[in-house]
Amino acid sequence: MNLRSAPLNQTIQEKCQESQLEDSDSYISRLINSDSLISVIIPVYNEENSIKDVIERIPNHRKYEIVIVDDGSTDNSVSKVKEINRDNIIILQHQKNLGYGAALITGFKNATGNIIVTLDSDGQHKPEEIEKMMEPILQNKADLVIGSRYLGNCDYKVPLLTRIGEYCVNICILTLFRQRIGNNQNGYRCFRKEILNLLSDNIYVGMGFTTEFLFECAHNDLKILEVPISLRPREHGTSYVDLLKIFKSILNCIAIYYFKRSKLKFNTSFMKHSINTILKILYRIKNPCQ
Ligand SMILES: Nc1nc2c(ncn2[C@@H]2O[C@H](COP(=O)(O)OP(=O)(O)OP(=O)(O)O)[C@@H](O)[C@H]2O)c(=O)[nH]1
Ligand SMILES: [Mg+2]
Repeated sequence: MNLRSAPLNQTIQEKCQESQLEDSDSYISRLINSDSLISVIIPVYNEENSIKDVIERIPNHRKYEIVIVDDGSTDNSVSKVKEINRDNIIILQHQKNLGYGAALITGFKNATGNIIVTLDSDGQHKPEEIEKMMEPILQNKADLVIGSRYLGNCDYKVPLLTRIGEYCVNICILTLFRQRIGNNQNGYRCFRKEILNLLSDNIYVGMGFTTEFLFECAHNDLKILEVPISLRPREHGTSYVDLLKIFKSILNCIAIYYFKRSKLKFNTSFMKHSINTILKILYRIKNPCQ
């Protein structure tokens, strides 16, 4: 199914075109009158200090469904969610930690909304900006919206290695798909649920999911747009990012999508295994004692 020829929800598009989004109030009231439901999917892994605040800042409205995917947290994250008195929260639980991507996929499968928003549970993303993320989707100006800390206000000093990594991925996306996505590792996204039908099965269930999802969307010629968002530094806990793992997944994705674009037949798991082996050998040569 190709999104561009897919029967999109005319009601929402017509309403949004008419509205021109004059101001936030008229925008939300039109949204309320439309037949859209927004599923906000939040992957959680040991975020007991921030998750409650994140959920409470999401508009408390019947048009919003909040899907919490607890990924085997060993702290009180789930009980913190249960303390919130709202009837639009769905809690899904993995018995053990399966990874960031696996949590999102569980959320995608169980969300009933036609518009999906994903955001982090560590409090770095502002739930107040959900509306801003949805605007280009409702106006049919993009198929996938990514929040960009580089375009918006950022109190958070992005680590140098992350910036270099994102710059390299940006160049690859530009070369392979002719699109520019500066903040390509950001977990704040918005899209219509139906785009998921276009995408092939993912390989990565951890943080590598972010790059793979983006590449797969770009490969399917979906229009990807960045919107400015603000990003706060983490106030509690530590980052779960494993740079080496992410680096490996990015290299794999580049290789896989390079071959996909070149229309060469090849075995993706063989490719993944070969690249991982080469990286392991390089790592051993660099750290012979470990
Ligand atoms: N479900 C699930 N969520 C995870 C896992 N690891 C991290 N997360 C969540 O994913 C979000 C992003 O994780 P972070 O470690 O903050 O990564 P980041 O924000 O991309 O990177 P930093 O800029 O270093 O904070 C947070 O809300 C985490 O709770 C995991 O294994 N499973
Ligand atoms: Mg974070």
